[in-house]
Formats: sequence, C-alpha cells, structure tokens
Amino acid sequence: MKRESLAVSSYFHVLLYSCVLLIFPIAAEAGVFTLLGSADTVPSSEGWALDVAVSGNYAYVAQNAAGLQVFDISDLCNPVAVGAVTGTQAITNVAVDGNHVYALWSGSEEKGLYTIDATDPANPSLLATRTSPTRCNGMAVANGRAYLAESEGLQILDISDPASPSLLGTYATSNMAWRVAVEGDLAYLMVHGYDTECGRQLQILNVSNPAAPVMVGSCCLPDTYDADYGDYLSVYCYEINVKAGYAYLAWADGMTGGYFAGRLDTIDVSDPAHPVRCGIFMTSPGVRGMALDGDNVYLCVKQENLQALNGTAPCEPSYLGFTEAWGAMNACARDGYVFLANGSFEDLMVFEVDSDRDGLSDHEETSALTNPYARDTDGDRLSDFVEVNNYGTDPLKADTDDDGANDADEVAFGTDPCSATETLELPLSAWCVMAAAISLAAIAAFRLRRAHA
Ligand SMILES: [Ca+2]
Ligand SMILES: [Ca+2]
Ligand SMILES: [Ca+2]
Ligand SMILES: [Ca+2]
Repeated sequence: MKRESLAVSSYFHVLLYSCVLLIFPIAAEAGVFTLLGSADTVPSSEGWALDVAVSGNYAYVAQNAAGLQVFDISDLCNPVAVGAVTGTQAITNVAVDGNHVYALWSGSEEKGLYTIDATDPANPSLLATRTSPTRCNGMAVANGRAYLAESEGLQILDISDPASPSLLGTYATSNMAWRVAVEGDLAYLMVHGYDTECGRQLQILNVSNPAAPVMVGSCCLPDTYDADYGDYLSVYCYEINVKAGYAYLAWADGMTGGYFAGRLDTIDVSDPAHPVRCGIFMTSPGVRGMALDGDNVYLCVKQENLQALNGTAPCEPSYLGFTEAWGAMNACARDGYVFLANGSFEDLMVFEVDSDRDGLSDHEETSALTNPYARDTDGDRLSDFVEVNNYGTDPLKADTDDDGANDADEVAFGTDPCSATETLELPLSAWCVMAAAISLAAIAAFRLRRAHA
C-alpha cells in the first residue's frame, strides 16, 4: 500500500475538495412521495373512499355508500380489487384485526358497527350488525375489544367472537365522544362539546377493567369560540393516534370540512394524569386523516394533498413535503409506504416515501441502516443513494476501504473506493495545478521582499 502518495499538503486538499464538490453536486431532488400504484373500482358518484386499513397483503377501504372494498396489495405497484361487501349502510371507518374487519356504518337515523369475516378476501362476509344506542362517531380496535366513541360516551365491546360482539362496559361523558385511540390499558377519548371554556377535551381513561373505565387525566384544547357562529371556529378532531408517549390530533374546521383552519396537535401523554399540549403544526384547512409510521406523521388534507412531517421531535414536527391528492380522506402507513383512501379520484393510492429526497426510499434506508432524514449519512459527500446503487461503498463509512482516502475523493480520481490496494494517485493535471500555485506563491513572495528592500 502506498500511503505516502496521499501525503499532500493541506492547501492542496482544499483544492481537491473544491474540485470534488464541483464534480459531485447534491443529487437532483426526488419527491418525498412516489405513486407506486392505484386502483379505482367504484366511481366517486357511487361511493367515496373515506378510510383504509391494511393487514398482511390486503387493504380494506371504507367506500361510503358502496360498502367495503378489499384490495390485494401483494404487488404494491398494482393493487387489485378482489372482493367487496355491498348492499350495506354507508361505511365510513374501518379497522382490521387479523382476518376480521370492523366497520362503522351510518344510516339516515342510526349508526353502528359491522363485523366482517375476511378470511376469504374474495368473499368477505358480514358476521354481525350492531346498532349503536347513541350514534357512534369513532372506533378503535385492540386486544380483542372494540372501543366506540359514541354521542354519550365510550362503549367497550368484547369482539373475541366477532360473530357476536358483547358489551363489556361503558363510560359516560357529558359531551359527545367523537374519536378514540387505544394503547395498552389506556383509551384516549376526544370529547366535543359547546362549553366555551373547554369545548374540546382529551380524556385519558384507564380501561384495564373494561366494566368500569376510570378517567386518569384530561386536558382542554383551547380554541376560538365564536359566539355568533355558535361553535368553535377551528375545529373537529378527525383523527387521533397515540405513539410512544405522545397523542397526535388532526383537526379540520366544521363537520364537512375544511375552510378556515387545519392543524396537527401533539399532546405529551407520558404522564397520563397530566397530559400537556406541547406542539401545534398549522397547515392547510381540512386535515381529515392522519397516519404514523416510523418517525413520520402523514396528514390527509381533504381538498389539497397528502403531507409528510418529520416527527422525530414530536413536539416540533417539521414539514418534509407533499403530493397532490385532491380528496385525501384518510391513510395508513407501514414500512415506508402510505396507503391513501382518496375520496374523489382513486379508491386506493399506494405511495413510496423518501423523506430526505436522496433517491433512496425510506424502506431502502431501513435496509441500508442509513439515516432517512440525511442525504449523506456518513458525510463523505457521496449521497446514500449513489453509495448503495452506484459505487457499492459503505454509506455508513466515509473511507470504505480504510486506506486513508475518502470515498468521494477516490471516486473523483478514479481509484477503487472499495479496495485498499488501489490508492489515490494524483493525476498529472493535479500536479501541474499544484506546481503553478507554488510558482505563483513564490513569485508573490519574491516581489513582496523586493518591495520591502
Ligand atoms: Ca431517502
Ligand atoms: Ca438518507
Ligand atoms: Ca455518503
Ligand atoms: Ca478509501
């Protein structure tokens, strides 16, 4: 190994790095979202896609008046409708647990829950229809139970036998329970009322004994109450998700929609007895859906787009990018892919995410162990994408072959960055440039000395 060939002077290194920076500018920006595939089976005139849940190789889309659609997503680039439940009431929300699907239905007077057996995805069958005593607005499914946010409180059902859900317990609220999320023994209930002091409240309930849920903490989410309008101008919480000590609330204004305000709230719930709002991210009006995956938060803005936020700092989410999606209603996400129920155009859209837009998808960054929020994880001036796809260098190590020469320098000067036996030799042109620089410096020094003489 000829390490002495690398012993170049420091100012030459500066020159060298400048050249390399010119040769390897930052890669052209890719988008955060790439549409892999989509399916549009039901015309929007017959039923808008409102919600989606994914399990294994199947996606289940709540298709409003057109019932429930089942898509085979084993090929993410080509989702295929394989089955449906039709002839039902309008289906508005959907959750899945293994082979069973739970769907909220909404009729002209009543609302309720369907349980559906999807063991045969081509022929999903309705197992049970439950009519809610007080209209249910939101649902969470966890650990063999369904949690229903109903107009007069929370209802907890045993769904271990999906063919005959049975009531385990209730928790009465003075205002309308609107959305619910569950993690472990805690249920997070969004309650909407018309109290001018606390019209929007998050209540945290201990549901370890489902027969007798107990409130352990709550917080008010202060918003502007408009006396003339007779409601909170801001908002309805359309989605609540809980992860790693934080609750995320997605807001749109008004029952239908999206005209004045849209935002994401982060609530620190690490101490359930004292939940505290720690973050507010303002965005376009009408955030109707939300999904969490990795450290990312995805927002569905009904009349605009699908947005990605970096939630590494949950209380200070930062904007990553968006894709046009007029009609984005709700989404779910896993492993760097987002599944979007798009009401107006496509029933189901599948996106691949590249959070740092370095060309390597989040899914690929997970495999490569690189940072999905940094284009050049090891700081050697070669992007994660080119290291993995073009040069076969280690994207986590600036000098892959440990020969003292940085990967980018080796690539720039044509040596093999993966082989220490082939080290960086300076080309003739580089020696000429260095000789010229030394000559100029010597002439300048000579003139300076003569001027002082
Ligand atoms: Ca990336
Ligand atoms: Ca990266
Ligand atoms: Ca790199
Ligand atoms: Ca090297």
